[in-house]
Amino acid sequence: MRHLIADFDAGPKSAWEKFDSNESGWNPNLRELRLWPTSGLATTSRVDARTMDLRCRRLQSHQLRLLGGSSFSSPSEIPATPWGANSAQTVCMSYHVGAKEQYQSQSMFRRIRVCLLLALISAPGLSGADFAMKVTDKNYLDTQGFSVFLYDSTYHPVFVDQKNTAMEMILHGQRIATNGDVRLMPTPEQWDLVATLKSRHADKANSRLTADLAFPTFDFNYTLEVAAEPGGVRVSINLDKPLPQKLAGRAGFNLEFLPSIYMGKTYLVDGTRAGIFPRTPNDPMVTVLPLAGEPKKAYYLEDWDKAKGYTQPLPFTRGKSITLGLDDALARVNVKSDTADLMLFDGRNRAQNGWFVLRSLIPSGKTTGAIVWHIRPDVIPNWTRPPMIAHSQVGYAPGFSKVAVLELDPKYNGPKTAKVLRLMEDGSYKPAFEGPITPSTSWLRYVYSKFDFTPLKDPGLYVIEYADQRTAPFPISNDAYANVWQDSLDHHLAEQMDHVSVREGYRVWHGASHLDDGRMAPVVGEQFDGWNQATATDGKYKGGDHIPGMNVGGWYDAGDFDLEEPAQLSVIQSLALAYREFHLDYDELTVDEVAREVQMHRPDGVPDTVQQVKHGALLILAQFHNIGHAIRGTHEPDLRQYTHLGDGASKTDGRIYDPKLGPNEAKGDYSGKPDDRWIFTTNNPYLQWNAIAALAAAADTLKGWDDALAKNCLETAIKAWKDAKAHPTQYPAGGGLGGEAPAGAPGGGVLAASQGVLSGAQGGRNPGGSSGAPTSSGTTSAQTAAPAGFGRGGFGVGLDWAATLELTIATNGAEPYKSRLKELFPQMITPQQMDLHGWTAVRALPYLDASAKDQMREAVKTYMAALDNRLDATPFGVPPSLGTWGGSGAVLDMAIRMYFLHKAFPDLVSPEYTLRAVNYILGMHPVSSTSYVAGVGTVSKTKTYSNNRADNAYIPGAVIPGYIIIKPDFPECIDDFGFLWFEDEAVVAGSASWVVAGNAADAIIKESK
Ligand SMILES: [Ca+2]
Ligand SMILES: [Ca+2]
Ligand SMILES: [Ca+2]
Repeated sequence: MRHLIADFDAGPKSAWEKFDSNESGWNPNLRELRLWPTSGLATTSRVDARTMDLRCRRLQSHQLRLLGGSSFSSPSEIPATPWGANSAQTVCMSYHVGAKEQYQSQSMFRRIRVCLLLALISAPGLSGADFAMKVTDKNYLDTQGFSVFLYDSTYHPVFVDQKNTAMEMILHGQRIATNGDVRLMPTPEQWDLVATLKSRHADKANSRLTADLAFPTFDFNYTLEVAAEPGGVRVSINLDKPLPQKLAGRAGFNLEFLPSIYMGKTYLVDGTRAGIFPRTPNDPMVTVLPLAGEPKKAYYLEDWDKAKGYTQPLPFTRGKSITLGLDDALARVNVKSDTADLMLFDGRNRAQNGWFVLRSLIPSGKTTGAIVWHIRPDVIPNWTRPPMIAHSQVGYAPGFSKVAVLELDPKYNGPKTAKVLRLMEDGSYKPAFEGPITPSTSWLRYVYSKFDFTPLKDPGLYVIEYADQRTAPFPISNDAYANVWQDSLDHHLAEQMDHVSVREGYRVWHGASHLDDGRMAPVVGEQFDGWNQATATDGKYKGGDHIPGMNVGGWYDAGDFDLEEPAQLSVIQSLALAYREFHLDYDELTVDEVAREVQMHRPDGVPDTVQQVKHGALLILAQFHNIGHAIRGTHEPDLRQYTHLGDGASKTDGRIYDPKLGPNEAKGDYSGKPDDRWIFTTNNPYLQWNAIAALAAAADTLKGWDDALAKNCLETAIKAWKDAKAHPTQYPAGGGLGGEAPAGAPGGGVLAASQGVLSGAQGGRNPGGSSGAPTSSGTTSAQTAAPAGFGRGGFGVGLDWAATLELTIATNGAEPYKSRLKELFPQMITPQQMDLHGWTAVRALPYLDASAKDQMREAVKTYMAALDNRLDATPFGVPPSLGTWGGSGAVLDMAIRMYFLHKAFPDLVSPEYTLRAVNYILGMHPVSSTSYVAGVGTVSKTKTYSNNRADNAYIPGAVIPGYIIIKPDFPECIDDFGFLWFEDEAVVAGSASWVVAGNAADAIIKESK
């Protein structure tokens, strides 16, 4: 490769001609042409590759790469306006030779200074520089622009395949490939057999990563080795003895590529055979029966495999060398196999969340080098990641702090100042503010600087500009937060309502669902998604019996359709709090529980928060009245239903199962189809006490709207309180919650079934939306991963606190609740508890002695003294997201907690904490500045892991978990892909929390006016 740099004051054609004359004309092997201005373009260099000529991609700073290969035959093919139109000024690359003045005199064109870099390649195919990767101190292979991880993450003990395990590749800031390891199927799914990791090693001296792995039941042991070689890595599978005969034709090395990057783009096989990655899977399917001697799977997995017919797709192409994404300079990668053919499969033939799978079968008889691949990504020399400007996508309020966080490549050498431009009525941008950015601080793989533009107070529309990056426009307005939460209440939560139909204009989101709820779950041991039934009988019911009256109320938990008890209790409490704290009489929803009909955009005179609280209370009351206590929840009986996407009403037949009827027989409200959901009746003290709290909160909310139901809620809560005090609920044997395995217990269940062994890995604590575990929030059941530095534990303290508080409020300070409140108060205001539920003690103050407020003041002082230090652990000033699931739940909790503490002790607690947390949700977070609330803000996440994800769509107001750290150091939240539940799965508890947090932010702005 030769780099020829020409530097001119004139336009590109002039530069080109100069090059052309100097270099004896067009070189037929020209592979690419790069142009970039060297100065003076800070305000005109914004590029949007999607709207530009497709051959033009921004690489970094002012660089452009113009792609075209051999079809790129003359300077006139250089696309016009490669730097994009920016107001009236357009950069033109294709003509105008001559004096500078000519450029300046024409408004369409702007004089630029251009460097031409021509990469002349004499050999065909990919090359890039022949870089040499090194093993870093974090034990992965790395070169500038490209990293390879090997088993920094392992398969999840509950969910198994999360698409973030084994060998993973990060190219130009995107994780393009994952799950690189031996698999026994072309396109395995979530629960299919995975290898057991025995050990792994990072060899710095030889620039090599190795993992020792096994499929124990097949006595199949091997080493996966990834070694640096010039221009890429050599991946090999080395067996200790030849492949067991029964695995011939089954065991292969798989590497999965992210479909959102590659679909619609090109591939080339063996240099000649061209193709396009399909948008829609459409490959011949064949039956691949389970292997003889394959480890016995859990019953529900066997059922599911059978239901699907054991099908696998055939490859859509095969060859010895495949280049993926020729037309994407950021994702182009070539793979060559020295051994068996490469085959490319589309995993989406089996499941919408599938990826493109590149695979080679392990040949029989070979040991060392059974598989050898050479992976050559086309790494752009000296590539640096473009700066990311994290800011609030709904804007800012005039009188409050305005800070953007710049996430920068450590090798990026950018300007030391940033600007804010005002978007004028005529569409032009006018400089409004310029200021320094702070010296950078390092966190994981990037460095961060802050840009404070607080002095800017004039209401209007603005953009932030740093280097060649310009944000989307955002307002500065006193109404900045006035419309951030409504979608969560009236779209997401409404859409998730079970047992009713939900209509929006012409569209039916879903019909009245699960009218056949439900049958008492049989004791089947650990079920999928972390569910477990500990008891065989409950009251007058036994496993398999229909429990009447349970087909009312509740919300689908998340991207699936189960009724998670902690989520229900949390939503009720959050919305009851929002209604009472903010006098939330917002009404745009018609809810008719009798007709089982909900209509959006149609007010009915009843506040929507009240109606949602009622919808939750109906379900909890049904549990108490029909079963006698709070329960673990209602869940799918099988994986066919669990994986269902689309209309919840078509998931079951809506008819109650009658074993006397034939499988396809129906009679009135009954049928012979055992598809009714299972009701997991197991109870525990956490659920019971929180159900009491939820019913008491509902009672206080519903009074004046539905007095009979309010009375029912209160009496039920009071009776349950008495029962719980007289006969405390015990945690069921064998696990904390619904029989869930406690942390640290040997991992059984799915993974063991999958591997045929007890893994001895972490226990079955479920971090997902279906966890029954108490969380740090009580407002978000989903994100249970503990943020570092935010103490867990202490859940046992004041288990009855929330119930006590809500009963005190609902009874206006009656006994025995008030005395118990007084008794618990000191335990709740310790710093540790303050971070959990302790802050809610401010709501108890009206019922306590005057001295309580002083005690609380001291407690808040102590809490605040330590808080900033902890929040400074990341550049974003909120709890970091270091767990299996994105950490937005903990940030929502922070927003709510700090609002209430601020309101009670404004001199101790600034309102900025709540705004900072809310701004984080709205875009001021790592990776990208995309708002985590679907549809809210100028740029927001519009592909979520919701029940419409098969349409690559979202439900407005869904709040995603957000970024996680792909171990060891890669923060990720992929904007245009919605199938990673740990990044994208919105839970109802999150939406309800957001209703509180969004209102809190708005209240803070309004109180200051
Ligand atoms: Ca309403
Ligand atoms: Ca049924
Ligand atoms: Ca769930």
